[in-house]
Amino acid sequence: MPEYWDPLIERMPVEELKKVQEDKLKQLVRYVYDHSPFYRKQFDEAGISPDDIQSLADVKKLPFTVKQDLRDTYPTGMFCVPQKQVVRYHASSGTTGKPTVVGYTENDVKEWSTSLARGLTSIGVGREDVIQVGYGYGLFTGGLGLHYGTEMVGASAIPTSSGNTERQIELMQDLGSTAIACTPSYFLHINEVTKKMGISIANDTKLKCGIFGAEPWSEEMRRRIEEQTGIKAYDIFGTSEISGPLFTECTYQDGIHIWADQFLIEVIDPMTGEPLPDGERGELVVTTLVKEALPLIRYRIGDLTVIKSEPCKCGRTHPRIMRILGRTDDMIIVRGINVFPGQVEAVLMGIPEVAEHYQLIVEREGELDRLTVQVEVTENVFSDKISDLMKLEKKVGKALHTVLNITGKVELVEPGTIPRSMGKAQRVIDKRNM
Ligand code: DLL
Repeated sequence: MPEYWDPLIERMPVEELKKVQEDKLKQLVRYVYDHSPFYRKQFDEAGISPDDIQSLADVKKLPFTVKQDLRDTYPTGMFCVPQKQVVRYHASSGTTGKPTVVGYTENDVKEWSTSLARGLTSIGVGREDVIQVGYGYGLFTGGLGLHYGTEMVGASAIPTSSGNTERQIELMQDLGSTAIACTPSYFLHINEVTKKMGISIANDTKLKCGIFGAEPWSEEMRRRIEEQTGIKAYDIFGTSEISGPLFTECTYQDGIHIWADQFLIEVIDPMTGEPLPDGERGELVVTTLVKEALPLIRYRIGDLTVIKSEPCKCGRTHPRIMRILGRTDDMIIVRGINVFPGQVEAVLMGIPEVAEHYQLIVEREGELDRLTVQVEVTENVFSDKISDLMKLEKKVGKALHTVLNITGKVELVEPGTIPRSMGKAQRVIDKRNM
């Protein structure tokens, strides 16, 4: 099995890679200026012409784009190609506002699949493998994205989509799935149902790895998944606006590789918009270097992460982003303290007596926000004496306070109480505006 999908590009010396990016950036700004009234107006208003972009550092001169721009120009006002060149549309669910529509030319789909083909190869998945695609198929980009990537590497795709969990498990056994792609929370559910059916993923299936993303998850959760199921759990990242699932870790599990010949990334201070140096956590900003239908310039994704530019042990020279903490808008502020659900998860998963299912409930009591952390206990613990459960509740509360400095009410609940998710888990129930 090849270790690299495209060794020349994946191991290209950094300076050469930067030159490739510079050339593509110059072409891109000219392209969007000539093909999109939206960008032309935006550049004109900012007093920028495509000729002002001569080097990679000039990217800073370009205005940001944000999700609201896609909403304001709904459905296709930011597109740079006529409809006849669009071979596919996807759309967001619109749960947090007006939906956004993304479009792809034939070449866009090819570049998207190539990005995934490189990622799948980097985790040792190829022609011999059977990949069960348990991300939703449809307007969501997860299912079809992974499906095309799987076919490009020549592996066999099982398009199960999400849901119908017992059938998923039967197929996993019958067709010998060696990899599964789904949200980490859905995989937890699959694991739970597997146990109920008397099957062990480690002993009774051929599964060797999971390709988990589309929602924040922690290192501690990875450890639990790997220990409980004997598979390798890899992180995959992307957003629908920049295509869908695009980037994965490699077998070193030390950051997600971002293909620099396709995307230019920056991390900025979310307050000032100023670019931050390597290693400092900030908001991820992406410029798509090769997209034709819907190129995005300095798109503020909203996810908080850290860039690591040094080449990886695997030999790939492209920059990496470290585990995503969450989106700025996932952050909850409890009595003046900022918390991300992923940080709470990391603390909870460090306590062996609690299970992997949890939810944060935020309410307002008078002028004050109140946080309740509901977490399931493991079957063994559940049968313990009430006094033991109370002790455990205190222990969890103390850990949350020590690590995150938040004071919340902890509610231990019976196994199976928290709703299971087939796609992105809803970790926060914010009752303040309900
Ligand atoms: O979730 C695309 C995707 C599908 C990625 C399958 C990975 C696997 P959206 O629905 O547009 O697209 O949501 C994108 O999900 O901005 C992050 O906040 C979050 N997200 C995605 N992957 C990760 C990850 C898809 N690995 C939004 N870790 C992003 C943390 C993630 N958050």
